[in-house]
Amino acid sequence: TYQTFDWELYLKETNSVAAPIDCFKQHEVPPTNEFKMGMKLEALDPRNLTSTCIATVVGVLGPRLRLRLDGSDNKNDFWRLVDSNEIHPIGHCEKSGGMLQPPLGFRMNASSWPMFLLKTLNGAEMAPAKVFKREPKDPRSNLFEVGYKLEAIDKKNPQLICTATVGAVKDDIIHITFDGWRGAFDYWCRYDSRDIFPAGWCFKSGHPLQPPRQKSTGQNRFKSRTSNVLPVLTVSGGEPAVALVSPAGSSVPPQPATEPDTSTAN
Ligand code: MLY
Repeated sequence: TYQTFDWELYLKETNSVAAPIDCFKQHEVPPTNEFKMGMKLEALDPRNLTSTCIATVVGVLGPRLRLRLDGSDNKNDFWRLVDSNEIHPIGHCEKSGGMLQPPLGFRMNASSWPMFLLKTLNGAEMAPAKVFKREPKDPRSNLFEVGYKLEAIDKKNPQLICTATVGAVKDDIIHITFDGWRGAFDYWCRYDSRDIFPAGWCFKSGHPLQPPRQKSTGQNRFKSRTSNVLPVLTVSGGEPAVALVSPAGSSVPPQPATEPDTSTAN
C-alpha cells in the first residue's frame, strides 16, 4: 500500500517545474498491462544484447513486467515496459532469421540447450501479440533543462520509480538525482531513456511512486517538554534544498535522523 504523491503541491513548495511531457520517450497515456504471470515471451538478454532469449513474466507492476530468463537463475531478474522494443512475442526472432539463445550463465551444459528450449516452450502460455504495445516516438531532441522534476527508475532498486530532478544536461545525456538522497543513486542517461517518466506518470499508470526522502528534524523523535529552543533542521553539506521541505498530503514513514550507509543501502 502507498500514498499518492501530490506533485502540484511539491512543485509549489520546492519552487520547481516538472519536465514537459514532450521531453520523454513515453506515451502521454501509459499503456495498460495485459500480461499475466507465467506468460512467456522473447527478450533481449540484458547482459548480452546480441542474444534473444525466452523470458517468463514473474511480476507485474503498472505497465512494467518483471522478467526472468528461462535457464537463468532468479538473481538476474529485470524490468521492461509493456511498450519496450526489447520484448516480442515468441516466434519474432525466428521470423527475422534469428535463433533463440541460452541466457548468459545458462545453468546447464550448452549442448542441452535445444532440448531445454523444446521442453520450456512445450505447453507454455505464450504472451499473445496484442499485449505488446507499440514503442513511443522519440523526442525530437534533448529538451531537458537543469532543475526539471520527473519520475525515474532507481537503477539500484529497479522495482522503484522515484521523485527525481535533472541535475545536469550535456549533449544527449542528462544527470538524474533522487530528491532527498545523496549521490549514491544518481546516474546519467540519454534523454530518450525508457527509465524516466513525466511527473504524474505513476499515478496515471497505477505504478507506486517513491516520494522524496525526508530527513527527520529531530523535533518529533527527540522532543523535550522543557525546551524553548527552536528546532534546527539536520542539514549536512551538499544536501539539496528539497530535503528540507515537507510536502503536506504526502506521508512517509519516519526516517532515521542519521544518514543511511549509502554504500550498502540497496
Ligand atoms: N534499500 C535502500 C533503498 C534506497 C532507495 C533509494 N532510492 C529511492 C533513490 C534503503 O532503504 O536504503
